[in-house]
Amino acid sequence: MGLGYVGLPLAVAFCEEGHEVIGFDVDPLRVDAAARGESYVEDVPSERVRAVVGKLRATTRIADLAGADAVAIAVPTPLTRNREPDLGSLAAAGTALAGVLQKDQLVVLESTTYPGTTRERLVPLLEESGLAAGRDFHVAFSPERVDPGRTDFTMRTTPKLVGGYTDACLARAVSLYNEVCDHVVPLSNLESAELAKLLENVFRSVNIALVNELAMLCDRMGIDIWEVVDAAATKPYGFMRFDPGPGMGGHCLPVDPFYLAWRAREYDTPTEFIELAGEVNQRMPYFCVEKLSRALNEHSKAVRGSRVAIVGVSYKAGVGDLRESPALKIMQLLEELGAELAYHDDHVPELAELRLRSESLDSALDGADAAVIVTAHPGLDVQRVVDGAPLVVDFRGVTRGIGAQHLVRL
Ligand code: SAJ
Repeated sequence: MGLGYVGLPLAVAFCEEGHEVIGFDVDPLRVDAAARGESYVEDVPSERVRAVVGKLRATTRIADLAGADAVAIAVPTPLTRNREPDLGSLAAAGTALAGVLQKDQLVVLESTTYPGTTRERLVPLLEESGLAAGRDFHVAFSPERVDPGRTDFTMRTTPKLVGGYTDACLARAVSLYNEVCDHVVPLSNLESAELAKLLENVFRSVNIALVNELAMLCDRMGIDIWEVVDAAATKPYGFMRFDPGPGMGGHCLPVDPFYLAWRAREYDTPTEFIELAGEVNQRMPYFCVEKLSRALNEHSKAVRGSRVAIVGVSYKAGVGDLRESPALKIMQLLEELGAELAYHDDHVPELAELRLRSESLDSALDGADAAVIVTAHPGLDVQRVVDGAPLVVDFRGVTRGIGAQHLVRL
């Protein structure tokens, strides 16, 4: 259920292992595309979808799920505008599935969420079917670990965590994932699996916030944060490198920690690390705009009326995903300050909201008062950027080793 960036690769993986897969999605466009063997997920090449067309039955008919031995739910779990968990899609999926749920089916939740969701929210919805979890059907939680753009680890080679509603539920789910994952890690209960996934992303969010806060301090102290991080990273143990940057984007890191913070309030446990990390990372686009304004000012230019070329707008290098991308916030703030914007990003042909289309690097730099490296995709001609504008501001540290008067780094 849910043929998105998690569901589609999962469906294709099971097909590639020879299984018949029913791929349900509420979006008929996605279903048609998948049925035609076309991929709309960057990390899943269309060849792989085309190769399993006979095995993958894409459908918008919920009733088709009645024929499945196992159902994996991979629907979005975003935040509301007030940064609280939004389980709307999950509730809709649970209710719809309850209407067709069969005895002996296994239901696995893959969507990232707070500990207790599967037991307290999904199971009651499924039991609307009149069947009892753990007795008539099995339930488990197994968090997706899709890392967009990553190629060194795949679904098969990334250990798969699984927690079961009962031991029998766990055993069923373990044998399911053994089909597509080399290393399945059984846990003692649903909640441990739910929280483990959140810990993975909170860990990144907190450590990214730490180096971002240091970057803001270094800016005041006149110390090169990149030299500092490079130096610390020479330590062969006890230190894990994270890079400062213009902020934290994507569908997970800006979202998942708030699922945990929200849940922790029910246990009177303030999760200050999480909240603080969220605040620091959210402040970075504002800090970056302030840094650019100061640099322009050094060139006796105001932001208003300056032509600013943005190099890279997706949330991280190597992907075309714009979700929560810090570049969008930076561009919005610059537009509010009266800057004239242009951008170059081969992964993102258009920014409809900003009424902009990606230009060639040369064209974007042409006549620019400043070039700003926000996301440095692999293969970016950094020297070309440095030579192409009277002021260059690098928020990703990719110009390290290039000495130039008109170059400013985070
Ligand atoms: N970022 C930094 N500095 C860093 C690392 C990342 O500023 O040192 C920024 C990136 O530019 C980006 C954001 O943080 O804007 C997130 O990028 P990411 O690569 O850290 O994470 P995601 O959101 O693309 O994927 C994460 C991954 N989680 C972990 O590695 C623990 C991925 O494996 C998860 O599957 C994914 O979240 C998810 O679906 O939860």
